[in-house]
Formats: sequence, C-alpha cells, structure tokens
Amino acid sequence: MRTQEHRTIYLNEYRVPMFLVDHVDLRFELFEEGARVHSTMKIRRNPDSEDREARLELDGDSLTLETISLNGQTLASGDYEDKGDKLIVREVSDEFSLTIVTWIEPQNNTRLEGLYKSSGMFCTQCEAQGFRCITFFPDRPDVMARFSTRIEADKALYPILLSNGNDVERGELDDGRHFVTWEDPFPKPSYLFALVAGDLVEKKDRFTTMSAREIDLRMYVEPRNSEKCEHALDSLKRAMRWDEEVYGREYDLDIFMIVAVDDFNMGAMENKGLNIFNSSCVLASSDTATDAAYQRIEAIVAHEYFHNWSGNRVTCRDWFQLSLKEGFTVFRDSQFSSDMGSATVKRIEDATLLRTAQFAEDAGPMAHPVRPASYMEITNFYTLTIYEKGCEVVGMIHTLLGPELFRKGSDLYFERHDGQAVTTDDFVKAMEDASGRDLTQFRLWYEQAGTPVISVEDEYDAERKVYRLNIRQHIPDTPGQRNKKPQHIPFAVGLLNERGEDQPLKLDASENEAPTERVLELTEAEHTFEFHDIEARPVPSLLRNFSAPVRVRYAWTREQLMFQMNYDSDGFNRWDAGQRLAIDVIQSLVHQPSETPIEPRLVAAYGHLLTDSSLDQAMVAKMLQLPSEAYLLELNDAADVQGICEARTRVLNHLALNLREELVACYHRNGDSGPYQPTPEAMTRRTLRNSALGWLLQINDEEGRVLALKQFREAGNMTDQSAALRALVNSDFEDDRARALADFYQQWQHDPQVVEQWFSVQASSPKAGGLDAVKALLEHKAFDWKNPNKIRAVVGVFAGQNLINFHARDASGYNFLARHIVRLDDSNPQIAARLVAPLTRWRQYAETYRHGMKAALESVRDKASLSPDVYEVVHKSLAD
Ligand code: B3K
Ligand code: ZN
Repeated sequence: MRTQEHRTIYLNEYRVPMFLVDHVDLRFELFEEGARVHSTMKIRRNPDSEDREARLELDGDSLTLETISLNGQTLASGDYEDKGDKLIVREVSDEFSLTIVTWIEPQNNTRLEGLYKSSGMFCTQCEAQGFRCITFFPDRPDVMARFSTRIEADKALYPILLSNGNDVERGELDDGRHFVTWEDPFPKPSYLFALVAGDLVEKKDRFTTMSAREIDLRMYVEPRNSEKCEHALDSLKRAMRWDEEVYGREYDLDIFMIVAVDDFNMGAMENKGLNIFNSSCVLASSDTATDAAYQRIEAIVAHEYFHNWSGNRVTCRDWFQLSLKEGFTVFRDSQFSSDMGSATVKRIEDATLLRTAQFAEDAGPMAHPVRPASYMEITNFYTLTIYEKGCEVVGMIHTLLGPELFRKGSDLYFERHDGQAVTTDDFVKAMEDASGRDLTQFRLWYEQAGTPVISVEDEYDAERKVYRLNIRQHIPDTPGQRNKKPQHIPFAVGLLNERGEDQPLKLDASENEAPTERVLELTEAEHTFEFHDIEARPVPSLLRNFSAPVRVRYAWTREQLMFQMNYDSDGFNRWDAGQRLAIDVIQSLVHQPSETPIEPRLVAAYGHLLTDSSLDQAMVAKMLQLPSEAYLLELNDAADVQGICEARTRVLNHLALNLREELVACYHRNGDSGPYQPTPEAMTRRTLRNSALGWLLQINDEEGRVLALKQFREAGNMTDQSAALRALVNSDFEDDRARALADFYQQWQHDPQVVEQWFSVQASSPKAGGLDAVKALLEHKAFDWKNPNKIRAVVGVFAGQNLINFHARDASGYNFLARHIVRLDDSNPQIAARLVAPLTRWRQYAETYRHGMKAALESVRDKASLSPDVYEVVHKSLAD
C-alpha cells in the first residue's frame, strides 16, 4: 500500500545513493490474473557514499513479495523487513546479487502507474516513481543500470512483446506461451524502463543517420488504428534529421519504437528506444484528426525523440532537477516546430500558453521555482513552470549567448555529462564554460518563483534628441519566498519613428553604426537607458519576440497600439499590440451599460486584417483571435467572471455584426480545394475560414448557418467538420445543434479520439455546456471513468474552458468538480490532483465566487484518506 503520511521532501536533503545497481535482469510472467516479476540485481556499495555500513533499502509500492534471495540463498523472514513502501535487507556485503520475486495485478491497476492494462494490452508508465510498483528497486534517477528483460505471455493474446533496447532472443514455451528477451546496452534510470505486450500491428519505416547507420523505425498500434501511423512516422523522421542538423545528435540504438495506448495519464513517455504515447497524441488521419492534432502530434513525437539525448543519455540527478530535461527538451521541440512552420506564430502560441496558464500558476498557491526546493508528491510538479517557464529560461540563455555559443554549450554539456545524472546547475555551467559568460545572477531564474513585473516609463528630450527608457523590475512574493533579488533579464527593444521604421539605437552619442534592435540586459532593480539622435518621440517596441517570461507595464495609448499593429517590424509585437488593444477595449466595457459605445478603431483594425491580402495570412489568422476569457481573468486581481465574459462577448458580437460582409468574403476566399494537406499554408486557410464561420454563427447569421450546415455535411477532413460542428453548437440554432451533434456521434462513435472531440465541443460550450448537459455527458455510454482522456474531455474541459458555466453563481460548477475529484482520488490520484487546478486560485476571484470555490476545496480536503497527490494541492491552496 501507499503510505498516507504526508511528508515533504527537500532538495537540500539530497544524498548520493548508498548502493548502485550495475545490472538488472528482469523476467515477467504475464497472466490474466496478475504478473510475476523476477528481478536479479547486481548491486555494490557506492564508493562516493560516506556510510560504509548502511543497510540496503529498496523502494516499493503496492507489491506482494513472494521470495527474496541474496547471492542465491533464500532469505529467512528475520533477514529482511517488508514495510510496504520499503524493503530493508540488514546484512549485505560490498558487492552482491539480490533476487526478488513479486506478484502484481496490472488488471486492477487504475492509477496507470507501473505495469497496467489498457484495452487488453499490458503497458507501463514508470516516470517518476512507477517502477517501484513493478518490483523493489532503488527507484531514483541517479541509479543507472543495464537492463535485460524477458517477457513471457500467451502467444495468441499477446503476440507482440516489447521492452527497451534490442531483441536478442525469442522462443516458444509450453501451454501456448512464448517469450522474447530484450537487452538495453545503455545504463538507464528505472523511470525509463518500459514493457508492452499485446495484439498489435506493426508499421515499419527506416531512417539513415548522419553516420550512415540504418535505423529500424517501428510503430505498434491496435489493428483498427493501422491507417493512423503515417503522420507520426513522418514527424519522427523529420525530428531525427533536425536533431542531427541543429544539435549534432545522432540516434544510438538500432531500433526505435513507438506504441499507442488509449489509457494514459499524460501525453507520452520517452522510455529508452520504446516511446509510449497516449493515442490522442500520436494517431492521425485526415478524416479523424484536426490540424491542431496534426501539429500536436508532430511536436510531441519530436519532444519524446529529443529526450533520447536531453533526458536519457544525460538524465536528472533527482526530481528537483526535472526541468533539466523538460525545460531543455521543450525548448528543443519549440525550435523544431518554428523551423517546420512559422517562427512568429509558434512564438505567439508559446507566449499565449505561458501568459495564460503559467503566469497564473506562478501567481497562485502552487507557485514554485523552475528548480523547486521541496515537494510532497513529485507527480504534482510536472507543471507549466517546469516545462514552459523552464523552456523560456533555456531560451533566454540562447538569446544571451547567441546561436553559435549556445550550440558550443550544448555540445559541451552532452559530451561532459554523457551517461550521467546531473543538475540544472551543471547545464548552466556548461553554457558558461563554453561561452565565457558569467551566468551567476542568471541562475536566480531557477531558484526564485514568481513572474517578474517590468515597469517602463519613457521621456523624450526634443532639444537633446534623447529618448530615455526607465525600466524597473519587481518579483512578487510567492509561498515561502519574499523580498527577491533582481534577476538577469534579456529585454529586447526597438524604437519606431513616425513612419513606423526601426531606428538605430545609439546608447552612446559617439556610436556610428548602431543596430536597430538591442537586447538590453536588466540586472538591477532599476535601469535608465538613453538613446541618442532620435529625431522625434518614438513608439517603443518592448520585449520583442517575448524575449523573457515577464509582464510588461507601460502606459500604451490606443494610438500607439494601432500604430504598432500596423508597422512594428517585430511580428510578435504586432500581434501583441492587437491583443493589448482588444484587452483595453474589453476591460473598459466591464459592468458598463449595454449602450456604451465600443471603440470604433477596433472595428477598423479588424476590418483591415480581414481585407488586406498583402498581410501575412498566418499572422492574420492569429491576430483575428480575441484574447481568451482565461487570459482576461488572469489579468484581473478580483476577477468578475460574468462581467468579463459578457464584455468579451459584446465585443465579439459587435465586431462580427460590423464586419459581416468581410467575414463572408473571408470564408469564401479561403475555400480549400483538393485533398487534405497538413501544410502550414493549408492550415492557415482552414483557420481563417473557420474563424470567419465561428464569428458568423456567434451572431446567429442565417447565411453563416447555411454555410456551416453544408460544411458539416460535405467536409473532406476533420478540421472542417469539427469546426462546423463547434460553430453550430455555439450558436442559438438549437435544432441544428442537436441534429449535428447526433449525426456526428452516429458517424464517429467507433473512433475514441473523435468521440473525445465530440465530448469536449459540448463541455466547453457556453450554450450547450450547461451543468445539466455536462452531467448527462458523464452518463453517456461512451464515457468511461477509467479513461483519462474522457475525464479530461468532459470534466477538465468544463472546468478549464467553459468559464461562464463553471463559475455559475450558485457554486454548482465548483461542487460538481469537487465531487468528481473526490470520486477519482481513490482510482487515479494523478488525474484527480490535476483537476483541482481550476479551484486553486480562488483568492484571485471577486468575492461572489471566492466563497464557493473555497468551500469546494474544503469539501475535498475533508475526504477521509486523501491521496498524497490531492492532499498537497488542496492543502497548499487553502494555506494562509
Ligand atoms: N517525461 C514524460 C512525463 C512523465 C510524467 C509523469 N507523471 C513526458 C514528457 O515530458 O516527455
Ligand atoms: Zn518531456
């Protein structure tokens, strides 16, 4: 059993392991009623450990111990102690072999950690601490062993048997059983162990590496998914080539395997040579997957592949260092996606996620540094801060060093630490050593939580032709951290003259050649920068390309924002100016009478975007999207959900009504011809067309309705079909909505990924997703409490995206969520803990909401025997 004591683990308590495991020999006997796991470990005392007398302690979780033997001798019960979460062997020498046999029940494992069953197949998830649910082991990433794995199972039920490395032996056994043995030549931590057994089809491909080695690429899926593999395999080959070209990293085994499973707690897992994916993050065909899914799959396949170097060859010393592999790997996959499509669009998407969700996390009760100093349950720390802010931190090093020195730094890091388990500090040190730059102050980004606030004031001295920027930084207090030190912040700026052109930025009057963009390095709490030979008051372009994960405060006028929207040479800031303008307009309407006029220049600006065909259409597609409700809420201290959602809807309706003709024209102009192509150009066309459709239906436009119904019936791909469905669902055409939903389900009920979309279109809809409708979805025959994707698609989407209904005044949304968190706490605590997130920031809402959110958290807190996962989030959220 898992212990129910709630213990905090501290980084400063880290000690090197007392024992090392050089080799582990595993044998799995898989049966329907359970699995027997035989493990023989070659163990020795760690020469670096000070305690030479230490007894051996191995981690375990939910295991039934059958036998244990030391150097071939079965141990008597007095020789060891089985405490459930620890197995202790008192007398051991400096070097020995230990064999342990355990019994586990994968078919009853609803936590989906360790070895479990998903639609009839066996599969594993070991990160972070799932290996201890398979056998007793020093389950920590700084113990790296060579694994050999023999899997035995019924041949008819499980013809495919997979593990890490190369298959070295296979054969037949009695009773219709068979076995395969796998050997992984690379020492690895236990969290990278994987096993799969099932009746799967194999899709094969090949890749020739830069040193002309031939790699076997194999994808394993259930037979019904055999036509959904091509995109993932193509993405994989692009990622493999890119990592060679951009980072000089070559793949190291002869086989690379990808497996798709339906029941999975997160997106995917980078197990050595055997990546396991959530079906929704890897399977695609044009009739069932949207453009967004195509892009997500390409990015996740690349991410997991890139881990082979940033994570597997060089791994984490302990879980406090999680961002060492995650932040760096997210940075690598962002670079990859930028190179495959539009770099500016990718930057906008990353910044949007960061500003909406990570900033919220950083301002809430779960705020923690990129390298946390303590945690209770590590599963709760797979966060936006570790991943997304961690990526930004690596990105800032890239900005400060420039691409060449950054590459020198990454080469040194991989070479110096290959085969080791290291820290974020080792990463920064490699960057310092390769570049000669001092990153001492920069390290605070890893240690201090909270989003820095940058306040900018400016002044123009017409006589001296000097423009002055005064820049102050402040880092807000976060739980356990106050009065923080200033951080090292790369702050990219440009100055636009009255024609909208970039001007040379002379920080020194005598400078002749000056660049038109500079990265100002902020290191003090306050700086003043003077720019010389500036002919007239410029419009400042601040934090270009979102050069740091910070909030910028500056008193922009609407004129300045309109000007930047049209002229800024920095694409990110062109987009951002549009967002700021829209935010300003929306915020000014909150709680105003409905006849309050709406800024006419907003209609003009959006009209320009819709009609000027010389503009980059990918950018237009982004700029047409109003800031989300979630982001608008995040910007408020006492957020009034109802007021904000209403004001946003008013602006949306106003724009759609005033730009109706332009929207219809945009819809027709971006019609698709020919077969589905997942290219950036075709995706942009579909995005524009479908945004126009969504806006028309938002105002219940009759012509829009006809277009949507036709598109719904005739669409040749899922992007267009589901966009038409979404548009109808979010309109007031109730009969069409009901019919479209019924037809869509009828058409796609056999496909779980499409059914997930069907659930989430409804659960997210302000109109179709009232609480009663969402409760009805939970009763639908396609809903399954054991499947995390379904839970996310209904409960997660309702609480995270359907803000107006979730925040209903009578607290019914909160109580609904709390009830289901409690229900899931026993079966899948990881998923339950994730669902608490929408309640954690209760303090940031207006009084009317606060009380209900807090009461819902308290009702979860009061459940008897709460899992450590939910306990941590709920208690931290309620702490003073
Ligand atoms: N490393 C895994 C995440 C594991 C989460 C465990 N709770 C996927 C990834 O980031 O690539
Ligand atoms: Zn990762």
